[in-house]
Amino acid sequence: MSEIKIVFTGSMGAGKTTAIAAISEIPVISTDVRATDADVLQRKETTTVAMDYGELTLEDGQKLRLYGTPGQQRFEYMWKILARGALGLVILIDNSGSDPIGELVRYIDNFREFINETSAVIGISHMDTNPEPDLQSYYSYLQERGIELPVLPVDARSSDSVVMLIQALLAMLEFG
Ligand SMILES: Nc1nc2c(ncn2[C@@H]2O[C@H](COP(=O)(O)OP(=O)(O)OP(=O)(O)O)[C@@H](O)[C@H]2O)c(=O)[nH]1
Ligand SMILES: [Mg+2]
Repeated sequence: MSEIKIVFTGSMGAGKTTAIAAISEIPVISTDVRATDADVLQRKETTTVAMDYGELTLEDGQKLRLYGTPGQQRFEYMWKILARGALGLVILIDNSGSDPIGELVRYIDNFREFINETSAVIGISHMDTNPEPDLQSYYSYLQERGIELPVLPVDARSSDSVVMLIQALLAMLEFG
């Protein structure tokens, strides 16, 4: 297995585009446009309308193809298109949103089939500015529903942090 497709999905502004840019060794192909919706503009200036694409080669020579989905609900049709053929899913949740656990539920439900067939990790971003809900709240929620997925804090701006998330995902692919 020398090429692995990984998809970053998750809530708007969680840091999908930022995370891929942080670790990609090629200039990222991005489809961000200036945001027009008030709800996006409140948080940041641009939003992804189709996809992000980056690449990362690991020390052992494995090449990762990194795809990012749009976060906005109206571009949801892209999610399944991008997930096709992917081996793993990174779900990024913005902890500063109004209902981050609700967001996680939405993504797990949406990708349920995909998660059952492949693998997924959950990264919680913006924990530096919004420590609540804490990781335990996420664990408890998942445990109650019998969902066994790793949950890690992530700062999408930090390549080390994003790589750690990817390593957790790859470990699951190897041993899952
Ligand atoms: N403080 C803080 N800021 C973060 C963190 N992670 C990401 N950011 C910032 O949050 C913003 C995320 O923006 P994007 O990367 O465009 O988010 P996205 O998930 O691609 O959003 P959409 O494409 O609109 O769905 C950027 O301004 C990042 O610098 C974090 O852990 N802490
Ligand atoms: Mg984006």
